[in-house]
Amino acid sequence: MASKVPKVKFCNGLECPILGLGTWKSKPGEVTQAVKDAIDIGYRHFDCAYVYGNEKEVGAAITAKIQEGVVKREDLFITSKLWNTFHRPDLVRGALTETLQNLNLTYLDLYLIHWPQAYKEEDILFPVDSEGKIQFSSVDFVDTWKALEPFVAEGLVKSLGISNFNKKQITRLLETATIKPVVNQVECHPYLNQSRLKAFCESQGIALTAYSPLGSPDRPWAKPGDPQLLEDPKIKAIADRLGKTAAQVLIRYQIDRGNIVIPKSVTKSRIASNFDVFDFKLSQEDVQLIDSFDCNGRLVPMTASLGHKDHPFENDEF
Ligand code: NAP
Ligand code: SBI
Repeated sequence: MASKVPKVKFCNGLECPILGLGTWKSKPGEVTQAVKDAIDIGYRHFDCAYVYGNEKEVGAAITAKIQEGVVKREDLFITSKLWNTFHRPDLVRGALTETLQNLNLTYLDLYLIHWPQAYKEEDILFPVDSEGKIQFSSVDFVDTWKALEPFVAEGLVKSLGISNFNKKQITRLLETATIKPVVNQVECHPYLNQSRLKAFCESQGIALTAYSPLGSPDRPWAKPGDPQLLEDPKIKAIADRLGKTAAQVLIRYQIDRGNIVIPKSVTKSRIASNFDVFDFKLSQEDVQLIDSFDCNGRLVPMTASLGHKDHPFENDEF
């Protein structure tokens, strides 16, 4: 069955479904069913990461749906990410191997450097000192990238990309990269629409993937009284006028700007309604109206590693 999801063409000629399912915070006990439901609904793109601690359970769903004959491996687009404690060049192969084993795959469609900043190479994912502060590593992401590049020729990954990189960091990476990153996955929604970073990425042939497109209401550090994007009356008014939900408008906002978008849900009805966005389009006026809601409203500031030489959001132009 042909997928109804449009694809974005990468600078290396490969393609990616513009809509995928996010899996951060999806509990191991819930995510297998969520991914199975998503595949039945028509999703073909899944956004995973080693640090989410649920790759095995995502892999179980993928394996089951391939065994059932519902999809073939080549119909799927699977992303995962190299965590910050594995940036040292001698550690990247082991990290990718473990992710492939977890997901029960022989290759990834896309492997991202999850964050530009490296953490101390320890057995725990968030190594902290006696005061609870994250311990940094001085490994340069340029050297990490060099260690990832051979995986493409080896067939272990189809494409390489980056996540949470700012303009300066992308510029530096491009100076020495032999293989260009195909995407930069960054936080993107009406309160932080990333218009300048998007324009820069586009100028370099790099696609933008929008994470937390619904405002990440389940982010662990959300506090009562924080602004709630899905409840924003201005978004709701647009949704009501179009006969759509706020979530559908937020997803369509990304698609109509040409961004790849990866909303997370473990709720079957939401997984379905978030996918039901291909029978309408926002007008240019509505996209511009939503653009005007930008307020530098970053929801995933990664404050734990502020002070790191490669923290992407400190003193960045964009
Ligand atoms: P999000 O997709 O903006 O929001 C997810 C939350 O919205 C969940 O609580 C979900 O609830 C709820 N939700 C989903 N559909 C809904 C609907 N139709 N109506 C009402 N509520 C709805 O947040 P996110 O998980 O932060 O971002 C999406 C994905 O981006 C992540 O899962 C991850 O794959 C990726 N990401 C990457 C990075 C990075 O550093 N590269 C950082 C953050 C996120 P239920 O699940 O309970 O239905
Ligand atoms: C985690 F598994 C734990 C913490 C955390 O904080 C920042 C946001 C993030 C991340 O790095 N990538 C995500 O999708 N969420 C995350 C993930």
